[in-house]
Amino acid sequence: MVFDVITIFPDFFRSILEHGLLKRAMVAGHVEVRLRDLRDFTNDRHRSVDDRPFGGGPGMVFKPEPIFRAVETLKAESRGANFPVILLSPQGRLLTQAVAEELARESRIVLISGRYEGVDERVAENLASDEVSIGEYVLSGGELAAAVVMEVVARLLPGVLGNEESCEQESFSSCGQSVGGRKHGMLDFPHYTRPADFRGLCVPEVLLSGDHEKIRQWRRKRALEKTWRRRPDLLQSIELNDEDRRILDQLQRAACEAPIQRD
Ligand code: 9D3
Repeated sequence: MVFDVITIFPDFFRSILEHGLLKRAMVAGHVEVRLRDLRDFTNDRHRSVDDRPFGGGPGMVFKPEPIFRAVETLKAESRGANFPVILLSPQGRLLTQAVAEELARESRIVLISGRYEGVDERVAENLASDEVSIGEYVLSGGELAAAVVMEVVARLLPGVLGNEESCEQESFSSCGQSVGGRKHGMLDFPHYTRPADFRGLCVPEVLLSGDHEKIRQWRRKRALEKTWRRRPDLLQSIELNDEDRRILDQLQRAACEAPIQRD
């Protein structure tokens, strides 16, 4: 997978690419990231990438010419190969695990990070093939968003997490991200490590028992319980067995007796 990132802050990405998953994926040859400084595609003395908005208003807008020139340069390099050109923007479709899985099937992705008040609309309309937002909150620019897209896509690539098998085939495997990136489609169960007693806060007894069937049941129950309290919407898309339904019935009944319980 090749990511071409078009940005006015190529340095922003360097620390991200020198650590963790993306670094490992790059060293192992699964991922290549090419940082493209948008200012290299300007042709005025001041290397300007932005200008005042037509129609007035505060702030500045990214000019279309450097971005078009940058993408056209990449297209010329790849001699006819087709690849998605993604504009990171608050108006884009929301990034979900499903979108990440779709992008992971590509072999090359161009990511355009904007700044200021926005990007000239002709980029979204006539150059980008897709517009993606990473969530409903305001960032100062698309750099963090581009880094998020690279991370979520890279970790799905075969081999990157040490899993040679494809995540799609193995819905029960360690990379089985069946629904929204959550194993089994619900929130995770709680995790503990040593010490068993930390300042009097004790790890649940069952986890120390060595009884693997009991532990499995306890984890399923805690995952269901947390999902029911925090994300009841997720329960709609989960396949529940008889045991699950019994647990949820119990929770429902307890809630009627003590209606306010937060977790
Ligand atoms: C507060 C400014 N907004 C009204 C004028 C518009 C606006 C423009 C540009 C808001 C944010 C940005 C910069 N954000 C991104 O480029 C961005 C983003 C985001 O803000 N949230 C979630 N995903 C993304 S992807 C790119």
